[in-house]
Amino acid sequence: MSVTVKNEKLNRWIREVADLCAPDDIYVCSGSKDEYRLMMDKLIKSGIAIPLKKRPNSFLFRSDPSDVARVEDNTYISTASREDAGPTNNWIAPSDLKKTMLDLYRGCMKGRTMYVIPFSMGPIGSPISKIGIEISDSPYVVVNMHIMTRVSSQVLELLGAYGDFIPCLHSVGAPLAPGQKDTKWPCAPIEKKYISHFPEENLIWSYGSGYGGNALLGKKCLALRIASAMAKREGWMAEHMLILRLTNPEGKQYHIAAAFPSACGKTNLAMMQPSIAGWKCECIGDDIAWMNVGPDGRLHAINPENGFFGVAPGTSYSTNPMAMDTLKENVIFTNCALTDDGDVWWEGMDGDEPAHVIDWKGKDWTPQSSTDAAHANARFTAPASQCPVICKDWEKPEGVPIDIFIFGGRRTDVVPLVYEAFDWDHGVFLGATAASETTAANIGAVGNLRRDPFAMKPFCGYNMGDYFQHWFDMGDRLGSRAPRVFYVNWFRKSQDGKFLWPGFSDNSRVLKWICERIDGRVGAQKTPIGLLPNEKDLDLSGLNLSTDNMKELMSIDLTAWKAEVPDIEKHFSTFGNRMPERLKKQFQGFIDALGKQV
Ligand code: GTP
Ligand code: SPV
Ligand code: MN
Repeated sequence: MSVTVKNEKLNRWIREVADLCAPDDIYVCSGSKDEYRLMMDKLIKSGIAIPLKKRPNSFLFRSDPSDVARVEDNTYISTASREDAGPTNNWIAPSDLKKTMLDLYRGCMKGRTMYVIPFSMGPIGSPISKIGIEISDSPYVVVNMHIMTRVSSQVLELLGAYGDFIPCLHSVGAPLAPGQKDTKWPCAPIEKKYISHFPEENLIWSYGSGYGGNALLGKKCLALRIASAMAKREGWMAEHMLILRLTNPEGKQYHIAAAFPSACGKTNLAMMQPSIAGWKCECIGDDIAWMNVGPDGRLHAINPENGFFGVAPGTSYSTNPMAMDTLKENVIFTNCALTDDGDVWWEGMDGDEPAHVIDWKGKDWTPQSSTDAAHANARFTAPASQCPVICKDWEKPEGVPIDIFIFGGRRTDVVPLVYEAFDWDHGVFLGATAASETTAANIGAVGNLRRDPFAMKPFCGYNMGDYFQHWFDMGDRLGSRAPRVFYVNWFRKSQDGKFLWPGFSDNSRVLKWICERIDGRVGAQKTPIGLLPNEKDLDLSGLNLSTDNMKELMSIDLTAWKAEVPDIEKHFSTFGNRMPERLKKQFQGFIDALGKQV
């Protein structure tokens, strides 16, 4: 049963969109369990959702092979002036982009139902939360939104007659002619895909893709691109960060927020179970942090999401047992392989490879096949509340006080396992110069090194030069209460191409050193790039790591670091007069420090 809408702006918008997109039906979602089940039943009947015998209430979907990840090249920040979108974003003038997209939207929902999805990012009713309404013609989007956000008729009640919300319009861009049979994963060709943001009017228009961040508009579009622009205007922060609570053997708590680019280890670190005795880790969020200065003058973080949209390949009981236990029931899997006994499988799962599966394209697969059984960006959608180590405070409206920021990325070489920034400004320099090898989370080449400042290159909804300045401003406001800043790299490889660091639960050893730095329990060596652990200060007890490996992991090759300078120069030069003087000063300090070490 469709819910009645009393909000004036929403009713007007629903009518406008219906007139434009011409759906066969309109359905306003309540977010109830029944609604989810009915929707899933329909998807099963049409062969789109495959129920998994081995996991209660869990389903496998296979996307079109052309629609498997975010599409950064088709993603736009549409501000009146191109300058305000900045050099890291694609830009089209709002009037031009709207004209193009209105032409695409015209009649685009013919033969389909238009779903109106009221959702809250953050706990419903919390002062930090934001209300969005997604209109979508994809039932797959509806069931995923049920898990990833708080979809509820309560959101409509909260809106009342005159409340405001962020409109998020989505269509897969595949109208049906009368009698035309639908495909299992309708979408538009790449040249017709548009993921558009109008931050000056808090508006999102997405067309042509049904996948992940392109289509679940509460996530990257609202909670990062639109929210980052709001945060800049209003004096808070919306970041691509996991949030975790670490407790040391004496019971002291540390809250850590860490920014790594897509598919570079946030979900894994957020749920990590320490390999060192007496330390405990609890998950608060795995992808996005909204942070504001609290009454105590510290930075407090909430996770605006309600679920995890996590990378499946590589997830196993040996790498991320807490994720595996989160995935036992009530999960949507996308682009994983299907085993003969009715379970999902992906590369890197525990145990032997199955002798036969149906791969993510629906074809027979055996270990002899030359392709992967699961797509590299295959994902699970799972309720955060199911994570065995979800922190009891994860939905606290006031959030948790952040002690530590960590930046990082995927670097085969150059960057050591861990180092600390000299101070806040230097920390901003580390964030602003972060670089990482590209992954399958975006359509495009994998393994290319690129600057991905603060892991926000694809997600900053305004000029990134202004974003850098916002970080300085927040630091000034926080003063001595600002989090300390660190940089990590779990992905350094040896000459023969093997990871030098075991990673996963052993990353707790690095977090331990970081916490001990905060407490002033351990010293550090000053190097041109930052403060490195003294030998023996990293707890490597019980770890079978050769001293040669450790040396290589921590080594700083000055020639290689000097080779970074021209690339940073080029990166920074793109920001022109939006580049903060303080960041230029940091860069000069870095060059000088390298120069002194000949
Ligand atoms: P998004 O959801 O795209 O934002 O990704 P994410 O940052 O949450 O990355 P995730 O934790 O899903 O990890 C991505 C891939 O990196 C997975 O295949 C992991 O197995 C792998 N990975 C994560 N942590 C480590 C680590 O410490 N060492 C190594 N070698 N691989 C890791
Ligand atoms: C990412 O790419 O950083 C993700 C997945 O978290 S998506 O929702 O597709 O953006
Ligand atoms: Mn992400």
